Amino acid sequence: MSDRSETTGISRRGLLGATAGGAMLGAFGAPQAAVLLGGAGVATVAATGTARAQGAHANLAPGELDEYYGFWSSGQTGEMRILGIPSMRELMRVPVFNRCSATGWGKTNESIRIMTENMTDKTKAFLAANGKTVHDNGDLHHLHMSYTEGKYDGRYLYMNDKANTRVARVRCDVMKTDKILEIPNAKAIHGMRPQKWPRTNYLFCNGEDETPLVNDGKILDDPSQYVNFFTAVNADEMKVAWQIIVSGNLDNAEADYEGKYAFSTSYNSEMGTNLGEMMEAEMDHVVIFNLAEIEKGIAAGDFQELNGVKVLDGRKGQNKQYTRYIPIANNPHGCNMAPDRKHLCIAGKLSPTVTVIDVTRIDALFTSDADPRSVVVAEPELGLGPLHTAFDGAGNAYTSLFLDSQVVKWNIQKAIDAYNGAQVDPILDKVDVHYQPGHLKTTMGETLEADGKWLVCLSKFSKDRFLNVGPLKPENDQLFDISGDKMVLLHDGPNFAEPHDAIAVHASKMTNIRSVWDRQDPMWAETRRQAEADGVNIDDFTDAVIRDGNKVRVYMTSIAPAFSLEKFTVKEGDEVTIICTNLDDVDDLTHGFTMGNHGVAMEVAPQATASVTFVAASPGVYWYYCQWFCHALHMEMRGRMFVEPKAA
Ligand code: CUK
Ligand code: CUA
Ligand code: CA
Repeated sequence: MSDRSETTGISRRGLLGATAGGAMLGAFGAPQAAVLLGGAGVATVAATGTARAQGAHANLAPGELDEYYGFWSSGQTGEMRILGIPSMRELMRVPVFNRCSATGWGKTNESIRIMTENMTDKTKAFLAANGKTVHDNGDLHHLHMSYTEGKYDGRYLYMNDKANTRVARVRCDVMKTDKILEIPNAKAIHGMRPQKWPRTNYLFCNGEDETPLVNDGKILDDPSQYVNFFTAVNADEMKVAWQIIVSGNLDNAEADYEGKYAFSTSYNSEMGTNLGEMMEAEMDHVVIFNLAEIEKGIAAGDFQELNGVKVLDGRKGQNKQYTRYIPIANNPHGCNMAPDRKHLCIAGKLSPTVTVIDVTRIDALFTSDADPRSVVVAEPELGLGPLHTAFDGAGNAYTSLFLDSQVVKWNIQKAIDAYNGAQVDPILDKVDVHYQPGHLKTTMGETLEADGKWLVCLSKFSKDRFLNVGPLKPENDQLFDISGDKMVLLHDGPNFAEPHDAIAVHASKMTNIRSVWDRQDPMWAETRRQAEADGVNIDDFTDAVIRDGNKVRVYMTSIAPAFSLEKFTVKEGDEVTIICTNLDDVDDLTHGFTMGNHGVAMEVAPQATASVTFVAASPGVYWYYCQWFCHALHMEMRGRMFVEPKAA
């Protein structure tokens, strides 16, 4: 494979040199950065001062805070992760589509409500037939923040679940999932993007898997009846706004900075169902969705209703006011809008090219019979297996090359000049990555505030980069300093299955984050309503055991290191609900509630009111305990549930 001593060696040698000979220059200052980069070329030194001033080698000192929040998807783990950039320290895991042993996500009543309230009846019935209420898994590929006028606004994070055709929203104030929506009709939501301009009114969701339009078990091998759905979700309400059927399948999605168009790549314009068929055509396409025209179509009633959703027809050759299909070479993948507001980059995957579309030329496509390819302004050949592109806000693009195991830095204007016949090479730098990169992310690079400081490359293979942990290896998220002319690798970060995507948000955007819950938070509203109905004041140490047929609701509070209720009694087979309010209002003083041998555990963070329901097991004494180490007497924070025999 590649010679990686080249990329890793430079900074390590440089650092050692700086430590030995450059101590007088100051421990973390820009002058040291000059020494650090010595091996990479003196020309880059001046430009790197800012980034390096954050700390040599991207290692923050203990107690130092990162400059960026990195929000990571986790693929088949189904959760969201928060990492600090540049330290690459993992700060938090937020369960979304998965179930979580620590927090009780997927088990608490609050989380089950969120997971099921926008689930189709078909799925509810399917889960019930399998003895379940919620899905156990998700495949979370793409994750993006809400925008206001092309900039992150710190309100929400949105993400997709390819496995079970869902999208979710995480609140940035408490970093908890508050909405999960199953998308009807479509199958396998893959690409997903929030609208960037004027704000995130829509969430654009690509259905990757084709199915018959009416998928009722009567059609299998008739491709003419197969369709794909592009879905616009109302991002405030998290409800489907409309869907439009398209020709070909949909892979990655993007939105422009004008609020006019959305884009989706398709690797299967052939509508093939096997590998050979899906690679048959020389050209696939990117679909352009005309948002204003689609909204007009909805208003004019130009839709059919399918499973409660307004569905328009945007297939090739139909209703050309809604969609345009731009031919793109061979199974394209990534779809990335540059912060110059003008250039959309489509990665070729099977083609070694990235196709650059000038979005200001798209209006003309919809108002004339112009050649769809007239919007293409460059198509640089960059290397093998281009998957995704990121931007530095200074006119440069960074594309991952899966097959070459490289990242290539190139200049968009030079690529345009070359396309127009100039003798210029748009490629500015290439660096080896380890190995087989997918997404790559620059700090603030998906916004109008792209700052060109750091790049994280999410490599799919780690192979020999870490101690061997068995046949299943971690992925490798690599951190590059991109503040100079050359990309410099600073850190390898192992990560568990399987980050596909990430964003890097400057900490100054995260102004809403709380440390303690608001008692009246909507998350607990339903539970508090029940308490009120039961006549229990859960803010006032009122313990209660309310019997309601064979349902028993047990109210208690917690203050370190004790539950207010030291024991309670139920009967075998009772449906027991524990409602626990954490009255501590101290930063980081989370309690938990675990009922022994009942498969039940939940997080009860400061000022939260969490609840969980289970059926009491066979008669006997069961201890419950707090599973978050909260106090010197944390072990003693426990109590007993007494289960009496049924007949008693
Ligand atoms: S992606 Cu989902 S297959 Cu390249 Cu965004 Cu990883
Ligand atoms: Cu409360 Cu441990
Ligand atoms: Ca194809």
